Amino acid sequence: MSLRWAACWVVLSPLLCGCAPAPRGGMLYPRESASRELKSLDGLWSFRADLSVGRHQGFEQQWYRRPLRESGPTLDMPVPSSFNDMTQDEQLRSFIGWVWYEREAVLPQRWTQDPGTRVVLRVNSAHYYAIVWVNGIHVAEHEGGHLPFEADISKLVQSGPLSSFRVTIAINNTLTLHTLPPGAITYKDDPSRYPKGYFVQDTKFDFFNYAGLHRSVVLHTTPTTYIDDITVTTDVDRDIGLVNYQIFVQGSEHFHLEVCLLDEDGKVVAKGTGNQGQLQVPNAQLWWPFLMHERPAYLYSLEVRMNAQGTDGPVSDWYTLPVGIRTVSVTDSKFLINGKPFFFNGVNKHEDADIRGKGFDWPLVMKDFNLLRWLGANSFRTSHYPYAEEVLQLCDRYGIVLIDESPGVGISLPQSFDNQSLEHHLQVMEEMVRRDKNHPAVVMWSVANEPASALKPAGYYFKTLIDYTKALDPTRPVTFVTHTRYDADLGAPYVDVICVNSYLSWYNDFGHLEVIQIQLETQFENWYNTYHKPIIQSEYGAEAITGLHQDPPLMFSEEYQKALLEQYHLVLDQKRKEYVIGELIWNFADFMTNQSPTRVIGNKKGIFTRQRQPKSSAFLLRERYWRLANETWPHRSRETPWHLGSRRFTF
Ligand code: GCB
Repeated sequence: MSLRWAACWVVLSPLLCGCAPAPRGGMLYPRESASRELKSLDGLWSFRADLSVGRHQGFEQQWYRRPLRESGPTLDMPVPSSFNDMTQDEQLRSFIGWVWYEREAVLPQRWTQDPGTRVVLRVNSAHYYAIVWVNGIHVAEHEGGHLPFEADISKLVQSGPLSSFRVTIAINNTLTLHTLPPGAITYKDDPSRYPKGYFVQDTKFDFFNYAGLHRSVVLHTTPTTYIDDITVTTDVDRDIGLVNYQIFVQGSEHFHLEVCLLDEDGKVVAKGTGNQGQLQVPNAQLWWPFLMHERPAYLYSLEVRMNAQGTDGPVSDWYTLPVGIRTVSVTDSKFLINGKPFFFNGVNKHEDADIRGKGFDWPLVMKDFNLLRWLGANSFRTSHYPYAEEVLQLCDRYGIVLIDESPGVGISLPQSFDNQSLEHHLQVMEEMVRRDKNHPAVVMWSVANEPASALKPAGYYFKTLIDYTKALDPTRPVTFVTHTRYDADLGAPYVDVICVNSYLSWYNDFGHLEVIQIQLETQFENWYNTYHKPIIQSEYGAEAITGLHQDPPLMFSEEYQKALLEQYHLVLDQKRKEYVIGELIWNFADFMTNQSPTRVIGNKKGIFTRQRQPKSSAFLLRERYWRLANETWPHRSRETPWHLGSRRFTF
């Protein structure tokens, strides 16, 4: 670390030392059941950005020790939401450093007086580094902006007992060469050009580094002896569905477990006991992707019941998990779901919208899923970080296939391949697999997007990362998305599927649509002849400013975007017959980026605007995806509705 780097580290982020503990225990999505209660802490929180020069006043004055309003002025800040676009204040929009959130939580009496109740505070996403206090007492710390973390606060709220408490969360959005994604603070110290202490945060990724409490904060309960984790994997033997389960219980060594698999009509189809086993489902209804089958996205439910002898008498815990029975495998030229070739006719997305930034928002999520359906898209990649769990649940429910991507985007400097970075990346994969392993919609892990995979350390880095991910989950293929040349990529030998991004006639030979076919053909042949692995065109696209028209097509017009996609499609149509297994347009919708001379209020490569209105190319894609589905899977019913059978699961 250079001196300058060391200085910025000290000034901005004294607590960001990679010291957050490795994941322990399970991270089951909090669901209500006969033994579990849930209380949302969403709504308005008090908020303050620490504007002091070193951004450290909050710690010096211990803002967590008393109500935030007592240490200075506060704003009302909605949760979930990014804070950046909430006011007219440019300083807050581009703020880097610590921000402070606080609110009161009222507790039901039973939660505080029943020693058999375990009270857990869960933060679903705090970008990037978070420290949590309850009534001024430190209860949790977490690095990484896209995955949940929890604190067991039972002792705290039950001693007293407290009928309410103050929860304070300090969040720092500073990125370093060892965070995921990486970033760097650059001090500009020429006094003739910049004010004293001036710095900017540089990142090598193309989306705005929104920050704040992006997803819900909840309180939930379990009994003190409880179902901590469930892992389900599935297989198929002729028409018998096999559901392998493993269950972890915390709080006691002496417990009894019963599992029960129910179909969508609530009928019990298999039963088992013990903490691991296999359930067999004769004539199983498989989980199929949207448009691939007349009955897509079939979900069973696995009801787990635990009985134990607790210190204060018998304890029971219930947890219900949606289960889709399906298999995934990869050959040298195909991606098979349930043994049948699957084509990713899909998109790349971002969690991004006006005002709320990366804040979770049900209307936005539903609109996006309805647009996916309108398009006839059967898949997307969670570019470039793990999305909200509710999004994954909807993918399970509607049959939208997912490539689940880690926040490993913009890994470009040698320091970001060192052991410290690798260790953190392994930890993130562990947290991500732990959270997302049971979703049938997730068919592949992507450990990174466009790393500098030609750099020397990349070979060891990706071998280690991919081996580790496979050890965590032996049932799914693993990839990373590359933009390195086929003959220079040191990570590609370790992936199961080659995912390649290219922007022909956009970043190279711009304006020359006539070169796309020859260059794309060369790209595919080079990759396939080198690796003999199936290939996904994981990004391609062009900017189009909605309403801008030019014929003949010129860059940035809707016509150019459409014409560029058409040129790609000509080659994709050929290569799909051989080894190309998917095409994911960049991007589903326009999204916010840092300001730059090449971005016109964000990235405009969306086929929908940021407000989700279609550009001309959305109609092109729609015609294409429905046609491809009809040609490839003609036996399904043409008007497959969103599958609503799994109403048993509430959100
Ligand atoms: C890429 C990146 C994506 C960018 C896109 C672009 O290769 O993976 O994050 O937004 O190109 O539009 O430049």
